[in-house]
Parts: sequence; C-alpha cells; structure tokens
Amino acid sequence: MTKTVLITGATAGFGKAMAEKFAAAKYNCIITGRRGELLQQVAKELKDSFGIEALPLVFDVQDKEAVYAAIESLPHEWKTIDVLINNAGLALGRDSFENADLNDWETMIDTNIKGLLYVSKAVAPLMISRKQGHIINLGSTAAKDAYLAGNIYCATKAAVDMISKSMRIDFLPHKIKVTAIHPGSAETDFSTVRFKGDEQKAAAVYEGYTPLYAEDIADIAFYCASLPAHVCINDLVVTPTAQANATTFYKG
Ligand code: NDP
Ligand code: 8X3
Repeated sequence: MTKTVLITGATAGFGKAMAEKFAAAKYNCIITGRRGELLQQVAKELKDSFGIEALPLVFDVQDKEAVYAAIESLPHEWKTIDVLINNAGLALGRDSFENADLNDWETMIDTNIKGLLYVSKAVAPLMISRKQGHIINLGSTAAKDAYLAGNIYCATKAAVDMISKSMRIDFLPHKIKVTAIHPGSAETDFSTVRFKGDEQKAAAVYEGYTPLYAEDIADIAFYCASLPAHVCINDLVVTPTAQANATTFYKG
C-alpha cells in the first residue's frame, strides 16, 4: 500500500531533500512551508519526477490555528500519515547572551519548540487511531552541547531532544516510533538565514572542511523510516567526519 509522509519545511534544505528521497521510494508527500510559490514548485517537481502525489500546505508552524486548520483540512485519503518529519526550524543570530535580540529568541522558541509541538499535537491523533506511525524530529548537535553564542538556539534543540524522549515514552502504547536526528554542520540555507542574508558570513561556516549535505540527512531519515516495525532508532547524532561534537572541528 502507498505510504504517506508529512515533512515540515520542505521548501529548502533537509526538508526538500527528504521529500525527494521519500518520493523516489513512492511515498506520497505532504509538504509544508511558508513560501507558497516555492512549495508549489517543489510539489510539481515531485509529481513530475517521481510519479507520486504531492500535497503542498502553506502555513507558518508558529501559528497554532493555521497548523490545526491545515491538518484538519486534509482530504480523507491524506489522513493516513505514516511518517511525520518535524524539520521546519531555524537559528537567528550568533550573539552572546547579553547582545542577542529578544525577537530572535522568541522566533526560535516559537518555531523550533512550539511549532514542532503544534504540528505533532495535530497529527498524533491520526496516528493513534491507526495504532501506527513514526515521528522523526530534527534536533542538532546543538542539542547535546552548548557552544559560544549559540545560547537559545542550543536551548531550543535541547528541548527537541527532551520532547522526543518524552514522546517516545507516552506514545509506546500507541505503537508510534519516535526518532530524533541530530545533525552537525550541514551546508543548506541554514547559515544564510541565521546571518540574515549575509552570504559571506554564511559561507565562512563551511570553509576548511567538507560539511554534511541535505542529501546525507535525507538518506538517514529514510533509513530510519525504512526499518522493520519492531526496530526504532531513538537518537542519532551525525556529523561531518571533520566535526567531533558541537564545538570541535578539524579544519584545513
Ligand atoms: P533551511 O533554512 O535550508 O530550511 C529550513 C526550512 O524550514 C525551510 O523549508 C523553511 O521554509 C522552513 N521553516 C522555517 N521556519 C518556518 C516556519 N516558521 N514555518 C514553517 N516553515 C518554516 O535549513 P535546514 O534544512 O538546514 O534546517 C532544517 C532543520 O534542521 C532545522 O530544524 C534546523 O534547525 C535543523 N538543523 C540544521 C543543521 C544545519 O547545519 N543545516 C544542523 C542541525 C539541525 P519557509 O521559509 O518556506 O517557511
Ligand atoms: C545546526 C548546526 O552547529 O550551527 O544545528 O548548531 S550548528
């Protein structure tokens, strides 16, 4: 039977690569993001390239009502979501605690924590009623260790780590798998967003070593989702070979 994956933040980066990976394996894809035109374009590419069904849903994960309205509006045949990938997220700024912008902090908290909770709360009943499902949350090496001027981004990802652990316990009776994937440095739009469009600063993050690419994370997410029903990867940390943990790199 055809399976369905819902991927948040599929207009770029990991989310787009994951949509392509799952579509290539003939999953039907519900893809979300705020940039409607881009999302429509991704949906068209998925349908044209892989011959699957793709449903674009435009909403901001920070907007609780919009999240619920979008999930409730799903046509019946799209409600059998086998895999939910909570990927939408961002870092804003790289400033020390005393200099950081409160608005940046609030956006990261509202997106990375509250957005993930809204989507999960809206989708979980659909999985619970079927007694099956898999939720994959995107954490980060920043969840495992704080780094200089990473403060609230690290805190939001540590929250994703703990939310994943608690989901795994609470969803046990419902046979829902929960996997947290924690990537290290990956070259996507992430740093351009973090540095608010400063491409030079963004490019400098990836200089002197080979970072991860979006396709690496897509392969890993697909592998986690493809294991037999009795096997669940709980927590997976993946870094470039040149990165040992959140703070230690070998460059040059
Ligand atoms: P990108 O910036 O390339 O992509 C982020 C995606 O999230 C976009 O599709 C964007 O879509 C979506 N998004 C952001 N904010 C919102 C929002 N408020 N509502 C809906 N969608 C939103 O980044 P990555 O692919 O690198 O990041 C994906 C996830 O992986 C994030 O959670 C990030 O924290 C995490 N991560 C990234 C790492 C990296 O080094 N790149 C490493 C570890 C974790 P749109 O703008 O259209 O809304
Ligand atoms: C993104 C990777 O190292 O910028 O989560 O925190 S890092």
